[in-house]
Amino acid sequence: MKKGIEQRRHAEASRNSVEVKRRGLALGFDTVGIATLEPNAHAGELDQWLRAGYAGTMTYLHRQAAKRKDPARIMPGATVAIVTLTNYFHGDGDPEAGRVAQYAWSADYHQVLGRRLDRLAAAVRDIAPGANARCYVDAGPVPERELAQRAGLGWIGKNMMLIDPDRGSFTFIGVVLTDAALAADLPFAADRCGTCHACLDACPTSAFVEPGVLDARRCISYLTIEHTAEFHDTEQRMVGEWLFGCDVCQDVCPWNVKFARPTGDAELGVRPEMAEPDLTALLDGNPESFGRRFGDTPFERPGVAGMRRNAAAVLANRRRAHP
Ligand code: B12
Ligand code: SF4
Ligand code: SF4
Repeated sequence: MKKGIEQRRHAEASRNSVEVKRRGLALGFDTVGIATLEPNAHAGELDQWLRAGYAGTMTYLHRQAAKRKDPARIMPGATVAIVTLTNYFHGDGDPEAGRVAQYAWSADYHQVLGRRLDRLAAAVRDIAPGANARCYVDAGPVPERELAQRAGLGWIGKNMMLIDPDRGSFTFIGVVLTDAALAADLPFAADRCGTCHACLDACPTSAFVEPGVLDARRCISYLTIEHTAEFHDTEQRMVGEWLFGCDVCQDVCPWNVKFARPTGDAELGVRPEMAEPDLTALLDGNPESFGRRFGDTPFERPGVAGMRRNAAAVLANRRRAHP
């Protein structure tokens, strides 16, 4: 009798999972998997990373650590995470423009994916009436790469990126936590980096302390996006040609070289003022014109002062290279 009930529950959870994935793909996600929420097996690595000071001024990572280590605590009652990947790869940019990481070439992904995840959460409530569902993209204490690996979507490379074997790593991760009855996928068991260490060798600032351990304070992405103070001389030199973010440890990865294909996502179309920004215009630091041009883009995070600092750094580095 008990066994019969168990079997029926299991069959219902499997059916629900198939339907959630089908609806997720129909909404425009490139791949969808389902992860369990047991405590993080790599909690020790996170503690060590924080203790070493590698988070720099990202103090929110310290505050969120307890929940990142035990994702079941993030949303009371949640039993699984629906994890989505969305390809944002665009191809090569103009080397003459200030370099901007590809994830920022289109409208702010927090908004685009936030809306899409809301629709996926509504689909979950439709498939499992009475279920609760909450969406997260790059916000909140969600260990997104860890959950994506658990959902079977890829492995965490030596460059710390979640690498999908069919698409590479130029993907956004979006998560819906829910208490709906869903069957979880098996974790992605393999580590397909093998003996490669191209990302570690290519990082222009030697930010990797060891494979899979990044000192964010040395990472150009951190310096140009998260760091709020003016650059001191060494930091200014470290950013090189990068105006916003950095893609070097992804560009050299053989999994991207072989498998990354330009996205056809209509909501992630390239905006020229982002992909090839005018450095001297950014120097003027006018909040109104900045707000008009970049108010709904990822440049809003460092804001007008941060982007002026970044543009000044790139121009100073160019003058050094070509006096
Ligand atoms: C803080 C942060 C940063 C910081 C620190 C980056 C870092 N490597 O930790 C800075 C500003 C530098 C940064 C940069 C970038 N970021 Co960022 N960032 C985050 C954020 C908000 C938190 C990450 C975090 O907690 N870091 C602390 C480290 C210690 O934790 P972790 O990365 O989760 O690592 C865990 C696992 O690696 C696990 N682990 C360790 N060893 C092993 C081994 C195995 C087998 C397994 C399973 C797990 C495992 O343990 C660690 C601790 O739990 C996430 C969003 C989120 N909520 O998770 C986005 C996120 C990781 N960033 C993202 C992106 C796109 C970037 C950039 C590419 C942007 C750019 N082009 O400039 C760069 C890439 C730099 C790099 N090589 O990591 C994406 C990554 C997508 C993907 N496919 O992997 C995320 C998921 C945002 C999103 N929703 O899409 N980022
Ligand atoms: S994003 Fe750039 S600076 Fe940061 S670790 Fe990767 S290659 Fe190094
Ligand atoms: S460049 Fe090589 S080592 Fe680095 S993440 Fe890619 S496959 Fe792994």
